[in-house]
Order: sequence, then C-alpha cells, then structure tokens
Amino acid sequence: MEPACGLLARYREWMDLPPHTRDQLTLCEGNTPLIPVPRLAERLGGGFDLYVKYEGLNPTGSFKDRGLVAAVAEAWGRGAQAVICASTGNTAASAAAYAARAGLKAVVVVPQGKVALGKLAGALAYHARVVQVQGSFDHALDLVRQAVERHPIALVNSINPYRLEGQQTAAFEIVDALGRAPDWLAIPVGNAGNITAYWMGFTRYHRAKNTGLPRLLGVQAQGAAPLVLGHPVEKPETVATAIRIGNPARGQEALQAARESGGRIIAVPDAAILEAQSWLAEEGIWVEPASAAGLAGLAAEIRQGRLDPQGKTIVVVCTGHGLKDPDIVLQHADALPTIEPKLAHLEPYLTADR
Ligand code: AN7
Repeated sequence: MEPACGLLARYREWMDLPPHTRDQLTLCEGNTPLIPVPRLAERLGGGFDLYVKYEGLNPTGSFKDRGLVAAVAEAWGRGAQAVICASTGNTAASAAAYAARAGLKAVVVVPQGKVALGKLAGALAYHARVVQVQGSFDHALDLVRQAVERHPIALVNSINPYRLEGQQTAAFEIVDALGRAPDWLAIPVGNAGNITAYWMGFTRYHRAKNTGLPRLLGVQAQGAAPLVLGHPVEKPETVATAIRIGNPARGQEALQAARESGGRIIAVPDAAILEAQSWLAEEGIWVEPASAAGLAGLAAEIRQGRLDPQGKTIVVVCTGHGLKDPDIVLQHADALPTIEPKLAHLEPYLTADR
C-alpha cells in the first residue's frame, strides 16, 4: 500500500505537473508547523500575530524538499536516469535524497569551501556525486546549464518549472492553517525561486478560493543583494552561505512578485541575520543563518517605520534547519568551561548568568 503522506498525495490537484509524473515519490515532506511566536512579536513592538513557518522540519532539513519531490517525480516518470543541480547546499542534499528514493543518480555541483557542513555531508550520505567548483554558485549554475544541453541528465534547479509547482505548496499550507493568507510574508531570497513559488501558490489559491494575498517582503544579504542593487554581484559574500548568490535565475519574477503583492525586496547586513538567528533560538527554533534573513528584514522594516504591523498577521518563513550549519554557532560561542568531575567545580556554573 502506498503511504498517504507527502505533497504529491496532499496537493497534486493544485500542481501543474505532467501526467507521467510518478506521484508515489515521497519522503512525507511538507506539512511543516506554523509556530506562533508571541514573545518574538513583543520584541518587535507587539500588537500583531507573528508565526514562523518552520521549513527546517522537512525530511532533509530544508524547504527544498517541496520542489525536489515534484521535479524528481517528473524526471523519473520521463525516464531520466540521473539528475543534476548547482547548489549552495540545500538543493544538493534534497536532490540527492529524492534521486536516491527514486533510484536515480544525482550529480551536485557546489561552490568549493562555501557549503555548510550538514549540507555537504547530507549530499554525500544520500550517495550523490559531489563536484566542487572553484567559483561561486553562479559559476556552478552556468556549468550545469551547459551540461544539460549536451548530456541526457535532468536539471532540477529552480529554473525547472516543476520545482516551483512543488514549492508553492508551502503557501497552500499557510493559508490552510490560518484560514486565509497572512497580511505579510517575510522570506529569504537567494536564487529567487522560493519567493516566486510562494506568490504563485498564494495567487492560485486566491483565484480558486478567494483566500486573499499577502504582501511579500523578500530579504537578501547585503553582500549578495543583486535584486536590491539592480545588477548582478560578481563576488557575493555573506555568512548566510545558502543565499550567497550574485545572479539569481528567478530574479525578474521575484521582483515582479514583490511588486504585484505591494511588497518589496530589501537587504540586511550579516550582523542582523545572526541576531535574528539568535532571537529564533531563544524561542527554541534553531535555523541556519539564511533562514533568519526574513525575520531580520521584518525587524528592520518595523524599526525604521516602513512596515506597520499593528493588527496584522505576519508569517516569517524559516527555510532550513540550524543543524545544517553547526559551525556558525560554534564559531560565535565562548570557549566552553571544562572541569574536573567534582561538584564544587560545577557549582559556579549553576547560578551564574550566561
Ligand atoms: C536555507 O540550495 O539556492 O531564493 O542551492 O538554502 O529559492 O534560492 C538555497 C537557497 C533560502 C533561498 N534559505 O531560496 C541551494 C539554494 C535557504 C536556502 C534560500 C536557500 P531561493
């Protein structure tokens, strides 16, 4: 018996996928929690409802599973033997897992030295062929585009339309949970597929069910903010390696989505991203740095009086789990006390403030 879990079981009728798509592909992805965070709302001034859509709880630890289940199910049904993607890490791990599940090979091309540990290890654990490029994500994507022109291998980056068909399901889940669309959705932006997919999902649901539309606040890292600057960034740099992207493939669509929604795309400094990561951890929600960019952007907009949250319902999308990038926390932590196994040595730490 097929398990009735996962996105293709739950939302297939809302996804525009070809009939050959293998709907049985699933790791029971999606159905992630929408966590109320009232204390965090107070920290930002209060007077509104704030939720975290915690996408780190997908099977491989990021929202990418929504898109990859759809893209790999389609490639599998089409008879592909292998899939390929460029990635800052999460797409790589997710593509590797779903390819493994479908019995396909996965080749993932990543920027050398700029992929967080949990992502690289994940891709390897799921038996992908991992190739490092001496360059950025943008170089890797360029290479992958060339590869699929010459070789019979299915591209599963978000240029692949089925990726967006899968990723829009997060918008469906939010509307299904709240009963209508939120007033604002704050979301990190890298290659810009996800914000594009959310807008697609919200508009598709709204047309069918009149569930309303949110304003979109897309957030890039200041050192990798081509959509804010209006031109590609040659050497993107940010602590949020997931969104260290200088020339987003879905950039124009993302800008259009933000504009249509009455929202915008902004940039925040790395320090603000790490601060937002820390705030979330104080709520018991550990996310990787890129995933905190949405909250960092929301906080900046509220603080600077450009976004009035009063009486609103706001959802912050946290795209990936903190376990993806443990290094970043260890790097910023104080040296850990090490003691002899004696109570007297432990006692100073029992009451001292951290
Ligand atoms: C945690 O894995 O681009 O704007 O290759 O991993 O849709 O690109 C990851 C992107 C946000 C940005 N948060 O989403 C990849 C990759 C996390 C991410 C983004 C990514 P897009």
